[in-house]
Amino acid sequence: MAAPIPSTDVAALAARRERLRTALAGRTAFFFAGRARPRNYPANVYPFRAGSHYSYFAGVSLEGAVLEVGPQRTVLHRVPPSTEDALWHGPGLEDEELLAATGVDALADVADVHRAVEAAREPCTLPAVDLATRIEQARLFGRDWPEPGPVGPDDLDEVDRALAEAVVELRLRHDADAVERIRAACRVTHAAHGAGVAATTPGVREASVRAAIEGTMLAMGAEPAYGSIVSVAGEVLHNTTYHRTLAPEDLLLVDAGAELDGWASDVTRTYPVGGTFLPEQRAIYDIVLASQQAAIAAVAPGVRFRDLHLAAARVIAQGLVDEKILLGDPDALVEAGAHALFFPHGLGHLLGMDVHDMEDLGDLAGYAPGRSRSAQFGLSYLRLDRDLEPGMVVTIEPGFYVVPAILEAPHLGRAFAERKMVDLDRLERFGCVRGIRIEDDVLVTSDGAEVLTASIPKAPADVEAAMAAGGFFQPA
Ligand SMILES: [Mn+2]
Repeated sequence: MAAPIPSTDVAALAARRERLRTALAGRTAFFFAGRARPRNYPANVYPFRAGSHYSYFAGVSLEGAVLEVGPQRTVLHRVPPSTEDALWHGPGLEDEELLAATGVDALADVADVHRAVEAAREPCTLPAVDLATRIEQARLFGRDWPEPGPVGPDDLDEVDRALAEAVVELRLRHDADAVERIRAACRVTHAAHGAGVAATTPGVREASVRAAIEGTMLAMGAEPAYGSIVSVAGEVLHNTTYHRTLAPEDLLLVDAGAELDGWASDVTRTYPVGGTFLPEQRAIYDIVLASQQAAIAAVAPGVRFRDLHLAAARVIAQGLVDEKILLGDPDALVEAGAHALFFPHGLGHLLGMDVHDMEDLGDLAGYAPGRSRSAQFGLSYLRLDRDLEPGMVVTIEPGFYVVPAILEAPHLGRAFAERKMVDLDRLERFGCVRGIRIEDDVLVTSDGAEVLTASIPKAPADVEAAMAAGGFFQPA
């Protein structure tokens, strides 16, 4: 286990635990940091990353640790330091340092955590992401044997569900410490995109641009918050191949965000490899940008995110009607879901410690009580349907994609073509456009919104200027 780095202000950690304690009303919560997963054999592991719920309250990344938040006290059950561990991984924090960094009342040996669980009235926990830790939890808490795959709120025991709801209530609205850390992650992402632009030139591979982006994150003590998308095949929504060579007429879609000290950022830009947008690329880019700007301008407390999504979709639909790709009335097109042929995903999601914050709990965080996902193609992929509140950070990321599988599908592209809502032949004119997405991270404030990633160029003139300058390095 690597030397843990304290990441969060101790007063902020204590305040989070105090608020949780109040919500728990006498129950005791146990948060599991989890363990590194083996790549191939047990000693060769993927980099360890502590579970977000644990980190939110513990602040210190410690493999195998369990944080107990009870009515009277907080105890960090951790693997005690050993000579062997020091030999292979270096010395960890001394007990006094660990106590100071976390502000917990006591440290204990995690080998005895079962005693604390047994002693607690109504012990509760949240399922870890890795199955090995979930098995450990099931044994400790007498829960059902875990199934592989995602866990939703309906899979939770009643007391665990109450804990999940309490944690969501806290993590939905970020405290000042969290906002500062997300801002810091966004600053790294600014530099990383700048380095990506500097590396973007015809003849290089996507992999080289990715290396420049992720190398910058690593150099700044951060790492990618998710698998970076750096692709001229922007229509493959979660493309994680990097073998293609950049051509002057390509658009390079870069969806890359840094994670710093456990907090994420998530930014997409679409860059013209040749330095300037071709006219048809520019026409579609302007539509996506108008959609994004309209949605950002409407972000405010009390606004329902689903309405923002539909408003953004309407701008896309209007733009595509103007370009004679979609046919008819934009409102009717959005109601029928025709825009989703080209903008098939949701407008955005919660952002925090996780790039899709708290998605380990299914839709418990993303969907307000009483709301659930639509069955309509497109809207069904919307990850967030809450009324916005100050302190929430959301992404705003509309896009346009030409996905042959969608356009040729009998129940989608063909069906809308038959209903005369889309002119698929017209698309040939836009053959230089495969995928465009523009994404920013937006903090909901008491009276509106603040775009945390506004310094990363996105206006066409600014993007082209950045390409001509060979990057952008100083935050504006
Ligand atoms: Mn995103």
